[in-house]
Amino acid sequence: MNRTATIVALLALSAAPTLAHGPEKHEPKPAAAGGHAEALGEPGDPKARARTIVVTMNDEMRFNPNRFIVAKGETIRFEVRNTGKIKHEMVLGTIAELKEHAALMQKFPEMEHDDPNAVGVEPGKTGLLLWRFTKAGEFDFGCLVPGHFEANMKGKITVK
Ligand SMILES: [Cu+2]
Repeated sequence: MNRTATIVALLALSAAPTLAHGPEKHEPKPAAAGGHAEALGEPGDPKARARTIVVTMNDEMRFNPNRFIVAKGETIRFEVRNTGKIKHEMVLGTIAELKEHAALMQKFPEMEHDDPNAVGVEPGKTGLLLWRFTKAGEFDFGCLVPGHFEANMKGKITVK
């Protein structure tokens, strides 16, 4: 290997981890490998039959509606509209997961969510979240933009 080739190889080695892991990127914990929100189901299959539920998010830190009842096994296509002037997001999870995540968001406000159980929506836009609820029980959702969950921007999903 000539000298230039060696330098190129070293640069490639040192650049690779930086590209793969930006400090602001959300990294799933090893224990949660396979994604968050396994407790309440799985990403919906775009080809499956789905029921659409329209949800609005606003700057009063509220989801409307903030309670849903779904059937076990049902796929829901959440059409999430942001009627506010700031960004909001809808994240599905258990209350413990959401609380933990909200605390993390206070430390890393730039963290972006591209998990299948979450959708971030810019002001005036509509986002889609396709989710299949596979387990019966009471679950939660919330907005994890720093301060919003703490301001009670959350809701409940009953699966039966
Ligand atoms: Cu919000």
